[in-house]
Amino acid sequence: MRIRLVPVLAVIVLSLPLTVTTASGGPKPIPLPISLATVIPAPAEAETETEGFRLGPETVIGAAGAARPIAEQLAAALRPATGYELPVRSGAAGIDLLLNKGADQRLGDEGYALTVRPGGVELRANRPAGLFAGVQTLRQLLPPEIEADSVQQRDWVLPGGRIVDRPRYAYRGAMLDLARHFHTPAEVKRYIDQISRFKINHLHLHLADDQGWRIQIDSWPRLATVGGAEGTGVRGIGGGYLTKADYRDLVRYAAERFVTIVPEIDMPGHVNAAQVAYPELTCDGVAPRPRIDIRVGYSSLCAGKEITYRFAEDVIRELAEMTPGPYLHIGGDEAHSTPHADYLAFQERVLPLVRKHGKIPAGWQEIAQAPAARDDAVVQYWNHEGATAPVVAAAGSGAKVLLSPANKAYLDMQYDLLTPGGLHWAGTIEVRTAYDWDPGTLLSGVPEESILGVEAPLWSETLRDLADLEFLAFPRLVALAELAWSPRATHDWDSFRMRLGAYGPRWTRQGVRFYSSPQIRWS
Ligand code: NGO
Repeated sequence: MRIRLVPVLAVIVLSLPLTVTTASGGPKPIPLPISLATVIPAPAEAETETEGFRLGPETVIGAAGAARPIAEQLAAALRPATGYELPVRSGAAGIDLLLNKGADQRLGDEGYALTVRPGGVELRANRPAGLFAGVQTLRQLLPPEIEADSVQQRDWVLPGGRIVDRPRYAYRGAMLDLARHFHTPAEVKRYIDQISRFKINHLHLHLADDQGWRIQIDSWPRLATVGGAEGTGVRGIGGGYLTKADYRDLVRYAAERFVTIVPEIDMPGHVNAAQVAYPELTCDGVAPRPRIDIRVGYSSLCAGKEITYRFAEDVIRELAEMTPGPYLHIGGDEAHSTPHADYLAFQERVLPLVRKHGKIPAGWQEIAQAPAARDDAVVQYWNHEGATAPVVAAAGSGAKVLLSPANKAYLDMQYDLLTPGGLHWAGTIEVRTAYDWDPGTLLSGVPEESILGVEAPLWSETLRDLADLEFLAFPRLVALAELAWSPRATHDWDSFRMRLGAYGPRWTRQGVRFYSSPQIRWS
């Protein structure tokens, strides 16, 4: 059997039986059979075939050169549950990971082609990032028990067929706020593990805000030691900061999973913690009191003082030095206590400093008011009232727009008013609300070519530990990952909710505390 799945993927998935009626009369979900059509984010093209590939104790993974570390990651992921040795060797094997070195134009830098036949599995990509994406797909094709950390007695069959896949947008992001409550490097790593499974390739770290400063800066040491001391954070709970070694280790860990770290220091507002550490950063030189509430818009750097720019450049320089990725985010949101002329003057000096230190400046949408937020700058749309004139103008003169509409993409909005954690100033966001929109047409006046991608921010005012983060991120982050990765033609709520429902048992196995939304039929 050969079925063309795109764009009719939804039709096929929908035609599967969904429920049976139990003796008590209640509906009982039937697990969705795993196929190449059940992958999330939905692949660009998928064809299913009836006969698949059976993994066995004798299976070997073949990979050479730059494909090898990814093959090792695959083997490491499959060994615990299968109990198989799965050696990685160069030369043809049962599962082959091959680098085309750019030969297949359709795949770009992050796409892949996966073919599963009874005789073997072939995964091809132009670049290692594509192989990594293909490996994430391949892992979803095995039963959920593959997530177990001990040997499971069962058959391990990859369903047959072929996928040719590539992302819609280059930037598929998540953001974590380490300032309102500090999250440890171990928690950030676990988040990277999770997001990279859905082909998210950027993690934006919000490293400083009114309540805390979370990154070591050698030229201004008190930022971290005072701004990250015990008791810094909302309600005075927690505290901590990343040393440079921690940060570099996170960058390396993320890179192994093809995730680029985007560091953010928010300026000229949201700076109370910096001013507590260095009172000379205020206009009157008087130290403000530490803040542990969640109000915004009261603090500002002093645009008229030279020390402001020395501070900004030192921080930008040190961050740029430890960040191999192309972007450096300077915040710029909600500077309600910075006079407008000062805001513009500040940005005209600070945006060029980011370029001077070799990075592309990114900022929240307010930076679009500054003429320097042009060319390659990234303007992050977070409002929910449509594109403002400055955002349209910035896009018109070359800036790229990153989409984080608060009423769809903010993972810190509650699912509904009864679910724990989160805020609701931009409304409540159930899974369908997070999924049912099109990044290509969200902002009138901003053409699709100006859209860099989609990012899902998770602000931490109400979030203390990993369970809190996971509950708000999952499953909505997957909806946003699909919008950012999958072609518009695959967009289908009914297909998505069934594929998502089938993913639930994997999270259960991994101990991820996800929200079991009533909109989803969980397997
Ligand atoms: C706003 C604000 C943040 C809050 C967040 C809470 C932006 C860009 N600035 O988003 O300081 O933490 O809402 O949802």
